Amino acid sequence: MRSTAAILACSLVGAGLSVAKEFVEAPVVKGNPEGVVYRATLLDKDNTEVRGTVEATAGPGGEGVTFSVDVSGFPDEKEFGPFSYHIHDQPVPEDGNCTKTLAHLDPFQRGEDPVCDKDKPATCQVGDLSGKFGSISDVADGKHFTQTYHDLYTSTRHGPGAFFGNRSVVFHYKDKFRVNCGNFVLVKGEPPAGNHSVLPTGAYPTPSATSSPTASPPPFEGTANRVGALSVGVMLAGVAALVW
Ligand SMILES: *[C@@H]1O[C@H](CO)[C@@H](O)[C@H](O)[C@H]1NC(C)=O
Ligand SMILES: *[C@@H]1O[C@H](CO)[C@@H](O)[C@H](O)[C@H]1NC(C)=O
Ligand SMILES: *[C@@H]1O[C@H](CO)[C@@H](O)[C@H](O)[C@H]1NC(C)=O
Ligand SMILES: [Cu+2]
Repeated sequence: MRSTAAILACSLVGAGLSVAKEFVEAPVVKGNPEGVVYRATLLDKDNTEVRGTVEATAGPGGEGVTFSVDVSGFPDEKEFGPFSYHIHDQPVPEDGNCTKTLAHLDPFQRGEDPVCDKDKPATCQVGDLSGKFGSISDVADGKHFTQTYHDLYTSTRHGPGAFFGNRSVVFHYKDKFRVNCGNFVLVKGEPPAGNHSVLPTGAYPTPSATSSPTASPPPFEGTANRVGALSVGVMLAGVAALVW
């Protein structure tokens, strides 16, 4: 009995590892509200000159989100760059500690590894903006990094796990050091309605690979593959929460 359990455990782990690179593809988000603008402004920190904003509004026809990034004040690029940035899961608390934003927005528990493939953005962590659209370089001597792009997998509408209006953006050195961060706040338009406000906390419908996501970890889904991918993902997320 014991050995059966051990063999089962091993095969679960083996099966999990061998397919851990097959990710749930994030669905294209539709119905993002027109005229609603969120903006994250980097904090006024004493220990860095990195400053800027990330602005976000519904993409054409409410599909996905158009982001405009404008950041400057980076230190020596050869030593510290290229710089990356992501939407992180939690907001920055009052104390301005960027570490407390935890890991990247990752409603499908994809984890960090392997790195995001730009050509397959649906398989990247939803919050991995620099992974999907390019990291920051060519910013010597205070030069601004500006970029506008359209991401299909993020949401400005309350409810889906890909919603980031209550979360933060974090900018990193190449060693993952969190140089600055800021919270998204609503700067224009009506706060997006949704069923969020009428549901008590935790009362979201249970997510699955194919239905709309939520930010909470998906429930155990019962296949060996999923288990392996999940536990690797959770381990990575744990490590990531500490250093990334
Ligand atoms: C920031 O938060 C992290 C995680 O909670 C903690 O380990 C670290 O000491 C904090 N840093 C400062 C400067 O308070
Ligand atoms: C942000 O709002 C979504 C619902 O729109 C919710 O699921 C999520 O838990 C919230 N996140 C934070 C950090 O408050
Ligand atoms: C809100 O809930 C109602 C009833 O449960 C549903 O019909 C409607 O589609 C939901 N709206 C959104 C934006 O999810
Ligand atoms: Cu990050």
